[in-house]
Amino acid sequence: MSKFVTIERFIFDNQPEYAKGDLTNLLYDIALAAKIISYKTNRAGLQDILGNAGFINVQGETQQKLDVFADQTIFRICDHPGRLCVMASEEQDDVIHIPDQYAKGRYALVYDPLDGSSNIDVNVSTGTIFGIYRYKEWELRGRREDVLQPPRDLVAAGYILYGSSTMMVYSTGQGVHGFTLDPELGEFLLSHESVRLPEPPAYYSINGGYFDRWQPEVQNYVRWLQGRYNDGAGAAPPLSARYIGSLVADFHRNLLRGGIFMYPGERDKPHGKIRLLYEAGPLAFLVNQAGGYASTGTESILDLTPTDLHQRTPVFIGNRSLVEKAESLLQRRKIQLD
Ligand code: P6P
Repeated sequence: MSKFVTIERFIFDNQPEYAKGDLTNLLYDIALAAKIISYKTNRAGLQDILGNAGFINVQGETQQKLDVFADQTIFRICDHPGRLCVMASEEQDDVIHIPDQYAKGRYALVYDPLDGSSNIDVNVSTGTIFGIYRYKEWELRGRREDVLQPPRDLVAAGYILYGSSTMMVYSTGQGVHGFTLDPELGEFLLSHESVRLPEPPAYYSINGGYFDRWQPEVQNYVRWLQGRYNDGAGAAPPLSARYIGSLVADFHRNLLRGGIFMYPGERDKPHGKIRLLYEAGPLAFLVNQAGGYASTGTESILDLTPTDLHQRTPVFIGNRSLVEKAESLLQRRKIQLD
């Protein structure tokens, strides 16, 4: 019988010595927030039904939007235990300070509370993405500088996928590990230990409806993935197209089966749509830990230092062989422009 390894036990058993305290407990906190968000998200379709049957609460509160609920859940669980000095949420304009009555800790949390929330209405998986940095300067901790750090300096990153099951996947720099929520036990149990991107990859993910918005080199790269363009340097492996329109779900599938997710820049959106701080950065840390690579198309996303909380970046993320091929084709444009 396989052993029951809860996320709490695995985190504690696998943390480096220096992180037995706050970082471990912070990951517990995020796991608890995930359970609460999972419960609410899995009942989203019932809200109207329940509402019509008189389930509206005594204050007559209208149903919060789920991404606001997710944002507030993470804040309320993480604002008081004294592990964080500051937070930054994709849902909030500026950084979120720790209330004065609580101690400020050593870590800074960045998160997208519910990415792809528009998919809830059509019952498509959604996700929470998070990254954890260490403070920059102890006496000054709690500033924007504590979150505006390159993803290479993350001490931990992960996501929760609210899908056919709820999974929490994270890394503290010792590999990537996945846990599946057992709703009866209310526990995340180890289900995917030491995840590595498989070779050969199986999928490529991009919104093909935007083909005419991309620069020619991106168009050629997608044609290469489809076996319709050969630059003489070898053909792509046989790949299927899969694009759910929910980043965490597309990323998770490609992590387990091998592949590449792309959201390139476009003529009127040169930086694309995906946010560096809350989405691309944490996923770049994770994919690197799983043997993969994340690029803007010309440079590693791990080395980008954010200057704005909500800045966006083009993203090519997945198997290193596929991402480096994209760079080789896009670099040709860079050379032409230089
Ligand atoms: P498009 C969801 O809104 C999201 O931020 C990601 O989860 C997803 O990958 C992307 O946008 C989809 O964007 O433009 O293809 O609909």
